[in-house]
Amino acid sequence: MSGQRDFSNRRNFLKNSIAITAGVGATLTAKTSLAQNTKAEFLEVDPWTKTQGSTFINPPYGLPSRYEKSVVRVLPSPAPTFLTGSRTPLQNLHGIITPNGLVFERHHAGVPDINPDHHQLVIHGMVDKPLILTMEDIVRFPSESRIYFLECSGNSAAELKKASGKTAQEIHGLLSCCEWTGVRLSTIFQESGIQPGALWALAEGADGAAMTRSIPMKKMMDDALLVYAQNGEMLRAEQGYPLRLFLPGYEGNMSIKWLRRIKLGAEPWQTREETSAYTDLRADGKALQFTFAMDVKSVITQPSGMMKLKSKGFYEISGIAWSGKGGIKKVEVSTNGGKSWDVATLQEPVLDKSLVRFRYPWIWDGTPGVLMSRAFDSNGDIQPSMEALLKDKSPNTFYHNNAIQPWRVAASGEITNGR
Ligand SMILES: Nc1nc2c(c(=O)[nH]1)N[C@H]1C(S)=C(S)[C@@H](COP(=O)(O)O)O[C@H]1N2
Ligand SMILES: [Mo]
Repeated sequence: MSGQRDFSNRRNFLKNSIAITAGVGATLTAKTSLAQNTKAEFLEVDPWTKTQGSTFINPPYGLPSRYEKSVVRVLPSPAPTFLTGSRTPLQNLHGIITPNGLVFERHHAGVPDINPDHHQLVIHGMVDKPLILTMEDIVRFPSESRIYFLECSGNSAAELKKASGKTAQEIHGLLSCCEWTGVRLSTIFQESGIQPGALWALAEGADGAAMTRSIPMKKMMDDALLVYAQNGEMLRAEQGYPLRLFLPGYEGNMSIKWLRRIKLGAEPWQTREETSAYTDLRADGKALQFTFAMDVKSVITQPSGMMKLKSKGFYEISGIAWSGKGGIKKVEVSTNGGKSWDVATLQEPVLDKSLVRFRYPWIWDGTPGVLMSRAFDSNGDIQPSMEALLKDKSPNTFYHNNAIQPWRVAASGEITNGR
């Protein structure tokens, strides 16, 4: 596969690829592409230009264009024996923000219907002054908005054994990135006080699963947020309405939704979600507990599985990178299955513990190849190959798959999971 990178002549973009305006994987339905813009009918007035359009606030809460109906959350296919959650259509998204209606959902006992007027948060245990806070109390505290990714520690887990999914959504879609708004836990603890020796906090959800996890107080005092809004509006019910804990960079299950209780104590509580689940099985038979931060990872989303390159020529390879241990320093792209790597451009803003968009210009010469990306973070970590990742793990390992995703490009232009 050619790695030709001479883009000095901008006309190359169109000259080499007639179908460029249709985009990867789209069908060319327009009368003509820009590159063929020589015929007079291109300037014919379309019917929608000759009539009045639909009126304002129709509907009052806006929806995507009706031509975007296929861009939805899906359950993994084939349907799993246990429910893992709906997945974000990563291959259809642009930039770094996940729109609220497409944020993946993971819940262990369904989505509760909580009236915010009846919701309370209890802060107790090793505090000077226990608190019962209503939603009205919580929104009165000083607040902040931050862009962070959220990834389920079981994301991409099925791939650890074999190629499981076909699309970026099916394989890696337990991942989202929103602007989250709320109150720092450190602000709340100023109100309650913290007793000496309180090194851990227990967070509990109000759903049927009463999801419960122990969290180091160091994290709670560092950047943990009590979140009530996402992407500018109040939380969606499935994201924890009216209140969730948010632990930037940590595995998704610790960001307890429908948060009802925080208890401070001296030691972790050894709950079900940190003993029987969410531990990492190693090759030596032992299980690692409390592996909180998500590892450095990236995936190419355009082009990706189930898309088709229509013809030879220019394509912008684009994808997302993230690390729960800090910032993305660099992303490299390979178009030849890892034989050689080249540095991709990181799109601003490049924020810590957020998705980062990377882009890489590529001219496909029509031969088969394998597209890969690998990310480097501020912690000094490099995204591993699947082989390297599995080296120290038990064959039954399940969580924290951050291995490189290969996408196989066939001579026909068809792109498939190269695991
Ligand atoms: N109360 C409660 N909190 C929860 C869960 C749950 O089932 N109940 N699921 C957890 C898991 S496993 C993940 S990955 C994230 C998913 O958050 P999201 O549904 O907003 O994407 O929420 C976490 N918080
Ligand atoms: Mo999760």
